[in-house]
Amino acid sequence: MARKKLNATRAKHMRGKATLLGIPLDVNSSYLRGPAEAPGKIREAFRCEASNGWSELGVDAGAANAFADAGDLRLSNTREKIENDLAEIEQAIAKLLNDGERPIILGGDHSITYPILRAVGPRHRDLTILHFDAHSDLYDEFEGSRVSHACPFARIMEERLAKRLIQVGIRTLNLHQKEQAERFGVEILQMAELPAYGRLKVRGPVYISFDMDVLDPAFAPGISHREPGGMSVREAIAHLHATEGNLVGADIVEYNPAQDISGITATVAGKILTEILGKMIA
Ligand SMILES: [Mn+2]
Repeated sequence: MARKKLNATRAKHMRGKATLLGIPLDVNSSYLRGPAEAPGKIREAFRCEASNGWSELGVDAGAANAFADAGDLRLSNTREKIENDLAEIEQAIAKLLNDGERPIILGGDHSITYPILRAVGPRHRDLTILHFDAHSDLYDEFEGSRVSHACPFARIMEERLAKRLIQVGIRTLNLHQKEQAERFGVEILQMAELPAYGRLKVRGPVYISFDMDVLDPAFAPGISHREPGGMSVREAIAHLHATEGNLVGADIVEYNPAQDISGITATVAGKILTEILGKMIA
C-alpha cells in the first residue's frame, strides 16, 4: 500500500501539470528593449478566438484544465537590482518544481534561461537542453555583463546545469563562440544542416529553450535581433514534434512586441506555445 502510494507520488512528479509563468525581464537585452511586454501578448494570442487551441498532436491545449497559469513574476527589471531579479526567478521556478509542476516560461529576454536552469538542472540528472536559436548565446561576457542575454548558455554549461546542450538553427557562429562550444562540448546543428530530426531524439529529461529569432524574420519580425535565413514556422514545428524524451520544462523567449507587425509574431509564439503544450501534455 505504502509503496503504491509512493509510486503514484513519483509518477505525479514525473508527469506534473504544465504551468505557465510569465517572466517580464528585458534589462539584459544588448540591443533593444521590449520582451518584458511579451508574456501578456503571447497569452492573448494563445487565447485568441481565431484559433481553437488544439495542438497538431491531437491534444486540446486550450481546454479548461489542460494547464495551470501562475501569472507573471513582479521584477524590478533594472540593472541596479538585476541580481535580486535573477534570484527571484530561480526561487519561483524552484517552487513550481517542488510542487511537482512542469514550467513553461514566457519571457522575457534570453538571460532568464540561466536562473531557470539553476532551479531545473540540479533536479534532473542527465538533463538535455534543446535550444532553438539563431544565436549560440555562449559569450563569456557581453559588453561588460556576464548575465547578458548573449551569455546564458556559457553560465549554464560552466555550472554543469545540463549534461547535454543541443543547439538548433544557429547561423551566427563566430570564433569566440565556436571555441566556447568546443570547451563545453555543445552539439550545434547549424541552420544549413537542417533538417536533423534524428539528432533531437534524446533520452531522459529534456528542457526546450525556444528563442523566437530561430525563425526567419519573414515569419517572426517581432524580435530584437533579426537574422535572415532562419526556419519557417513549419520547420520549427516539425523539429519540435521530432523531439523525444521527458519534457520537464520549456521557455519561449525574445518575442519583442515593440518590433512586431500586426501582432503576427505573437500569433506565431502562441502557436509554438500550443505545440509545446501538446508535446508536454500528450
Ligand atoms: Mn537569439
